[in-house]
Order: sequence, then structure tokens, then C-alpha cells
Amino acid sequence: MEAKKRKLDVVVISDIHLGTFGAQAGDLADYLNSIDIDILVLNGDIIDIWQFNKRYFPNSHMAVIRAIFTKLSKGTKVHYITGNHDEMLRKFNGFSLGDFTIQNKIVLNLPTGKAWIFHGDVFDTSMKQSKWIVKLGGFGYDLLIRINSIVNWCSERMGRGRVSLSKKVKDSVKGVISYINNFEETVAEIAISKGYEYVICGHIHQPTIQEMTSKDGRVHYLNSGDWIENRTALEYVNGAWTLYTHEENKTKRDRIPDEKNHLNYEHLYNDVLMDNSYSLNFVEP
Ligand SMILES: [Mn+2]
Repeated sequence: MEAKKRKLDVVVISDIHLGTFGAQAGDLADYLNSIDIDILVLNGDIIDIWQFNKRYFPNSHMAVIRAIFTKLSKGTKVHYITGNHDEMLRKFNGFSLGDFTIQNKIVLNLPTGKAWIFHGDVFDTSMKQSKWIVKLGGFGYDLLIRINSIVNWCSERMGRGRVSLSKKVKDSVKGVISYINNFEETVAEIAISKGYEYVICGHIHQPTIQEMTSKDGRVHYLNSGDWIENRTALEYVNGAWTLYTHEENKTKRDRIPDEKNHLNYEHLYNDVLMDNSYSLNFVEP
């Protein structure tokens, strides 16, 4: 029997990077299928269009898309907020179809206050960053995350555990820590000046819920983390936010055989033409 689903008012997830090796899509599909939600906010970098390759889109990645569409069909409102890896979708800012919208930011009116939600890459260029990150352009931290995702993919296939490269680097390189701190402070400062109760970002793959103060006031800064390294989501229920961390699926049941199931023309051909109600009549000799 199917386990009873947890009921949640709002869930925010971000930085899934579907279409890349590092995405923990099987785990995410399990998570999505275990909850019932009124509002689902996909806060950017959901499909990694930068790195997208039609030869790599495994079943587990498709399962995430399917889980999202199932939610939609059951009445969940789904807000797709654009990130820098899916910035091509920014052209569609304002698009809506039924309960699905694409936006660059949203403001949710929660019973406990207004939540300002956006991906966060907008601050990459305006921040006072540490020198080496400035040299690399906002690109440096992103590159680190990408290298980590490839290293993990290889390491898993060699039967070793995942290595948290970015965690290690984060802990040892001062520049990264100041990048993260600058990001959080910049975001909080602006949110305070705008009078929001909550500000919610993704982008830096650093999950947290914290109250931040400045001379002008206070705000709750939240970050939904990612589904490459942390497997985290922000959940709002009964007027409170909590940070959820998904247990890693040790069996990896759906990871390795996946690769053979990339999108190909044979699949497409079968899907388009092999229909029971219609058959092609080849001319017989
Ligand atoms: Mn991003």
C-alpha cells in the first residue's frame, strides 16, 4: 500500500540541474511523490539548459518532470522561477497556463507575512566579491559546483561514495565563504528595505533558514539549497518554515541503467507512429 503523503502548504526547491550528471533526480522524484502540496515553487536552475544534451536525459530525470505534472493535475499551483542555468526561459516571464506560471520572481502572501522569492543570480555582478571570484567572473562558484557534480558522478560509478568538493573548498577557501556571506547579506539588506517578512533564494547551493538583522530591521533569509549535493527543500506548513533534507538513496536503483535510456529517435519514432488506432500500411510487393 502506498504510504500516506505528507500535506504541506508551500514547498520551495531549486538548483536541480536536470540534464546534468550530478542531479539527484531519483531521490527528488521520491520526495515529490511523498508529499501533497498546495503551492510548489521551482526556484531556478531546474532544467540545466546551458549544459543540456539530448543524449543525456535519464528516466529518473523524466520522473521528476512527471511528478511535477502529476502535482499540477491534482491542483497544485506550480511557479517556475527562472535561474541563470535556465535563463532562456526568462523570455517567457509572465507566461501562465492554468495553474502553471513562469516568472522571474514572485511574492507569496503567507498568513505569517510576505515572502519574496527569486533565484538570486541577479546579485552575482553587483556584489562586492572576493578578488579571485571577481577575476573568474560570477562564474567561479558556479564552475566549482559543476566540477563537483562531475566528480561525484564518476566517483559513484567507481563504487566510491560521493565527495563534497564544494563543501571542502567552502570550508578551506576564505573567498568562497565571503562570497556566500556577501550574497546572504546583500539579499537580506534589500529585503529589509522592501519590508518583506521572508526572502527566499537558491543559486548558491547553501541551504539555510536564518534571521538576519541590519540597522533598518530584520528579515528571515531562507535558501532552498540544491539537489546535487544537499537534497534540500523548504517546507511551509502551519505558519512555519522548516528545512527538509532528503535521505540519500543508497541503492541507486535507477542511476546506472539510466544512461541507455536517453532520448533517441527510435523512442520518438515509436511514440509518434506506433499507435494502436492507426497503422502505417507499407506497400507490399
Ligand atoms: Mn543558479
